[in-house]
Amino acid sequence: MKAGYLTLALAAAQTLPAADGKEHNIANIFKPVTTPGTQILDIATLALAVTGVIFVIVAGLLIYILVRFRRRPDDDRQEPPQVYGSTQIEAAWTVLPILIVFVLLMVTARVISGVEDAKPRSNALKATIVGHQWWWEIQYPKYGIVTANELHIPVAGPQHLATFLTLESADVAHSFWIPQLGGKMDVIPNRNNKMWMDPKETGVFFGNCAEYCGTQHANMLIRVIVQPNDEFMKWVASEQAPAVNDASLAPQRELFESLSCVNCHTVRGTPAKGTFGPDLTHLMSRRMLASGMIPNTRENLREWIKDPQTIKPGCQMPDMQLTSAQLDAVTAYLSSLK
Ligand code: HEC
Ligand SMILES: [Cu+2]
Repeated sequence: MKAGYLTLALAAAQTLPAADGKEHNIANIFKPVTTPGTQILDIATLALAVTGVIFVIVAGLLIYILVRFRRRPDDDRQEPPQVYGSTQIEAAWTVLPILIVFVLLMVTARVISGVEDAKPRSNALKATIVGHQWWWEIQYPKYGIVTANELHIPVAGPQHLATFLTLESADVAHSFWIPQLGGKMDVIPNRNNKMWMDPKETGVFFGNCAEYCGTQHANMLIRVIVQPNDEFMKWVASEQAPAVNDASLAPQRELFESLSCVNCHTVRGTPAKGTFGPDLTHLMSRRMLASGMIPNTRENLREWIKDPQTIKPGCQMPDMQLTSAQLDAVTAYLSSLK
């Protein structure tokens, strides 16, 4: 990102609407808020404790031996006694590590199968995440909603016990990882992977693509907005609403519809039906553009459409070479898509 551009993004950030809850913008693996996340942290802590004790014993013995048997001026320079074949010692250092590995294996296997075998109950929310180079498509088939990069889910409660995600890829292998909400799961073409989360806390949680997937891999940020159930349902209702069709912006809309934007983007209920890029039906309900790259303000939106390649070099949206007047018009139309 160019330095000048960064200033623009920072200045714009100050004019953004209030955040949707407490932002946990440092993804902390030590503060999980879901059942799978807590269980994973528990086995990680156990493994760390066991290996930590082993480390302290081995390192302690090593230091003791280094000091105790160091070379001294009055050494007799004789070879020390050579000991061969102590059955007891050999049995101990074979059996003990096997036991330790076995315990860790069993505990891990139990957690993995417990997390993976959980079946969605009837009141679980289901969503599908599709990894793209370099953004996340989010679908809620039951509600007929498609959005991008900002996953809204309800906090665990009687109405929605948990959220079950199906993970798919449109192109290469990605990996979906929201450290505080659970494990890391590969997103692989031609395969459906599953994962679930039952967040006990509201707020905004951050995650990233965790599998190198091309030049903009590092800019595949995902935000998860965990909301109280009624707020979540309100969000669903507003996303289900048809795209705003402001009569005073008809010429701007017609211009947008005449451009090749419509081959890659959808605005539900209009001729824009492309699915290669993010769904724009309710573009303005998202806080950020281009998978967390820049705050979604009018100025940034215009900059993005003007030349996505300066903001996210290598991204799959071409510089559309619009004139300044066309840029203003398209920005005005898209800004109306609340
Ligand atoms: C070749 C397909 C293609 C065309 C044509 C195209 N886009 Fe895109 N667009 C994309 C892709 C892919 C992304 C996602 C980029 C990313 O985040 O890496 C995107 C992202 C966007 C975003 C940001 C969406 C979000 O939620 O982050 C906006 C806004 C947008 N495009 C508007 C337009 C407009 C306006 C036009 C026409 C002038 C246009 N696009 C033409 C593929 C396209
Ligand atoms: Cu990726």
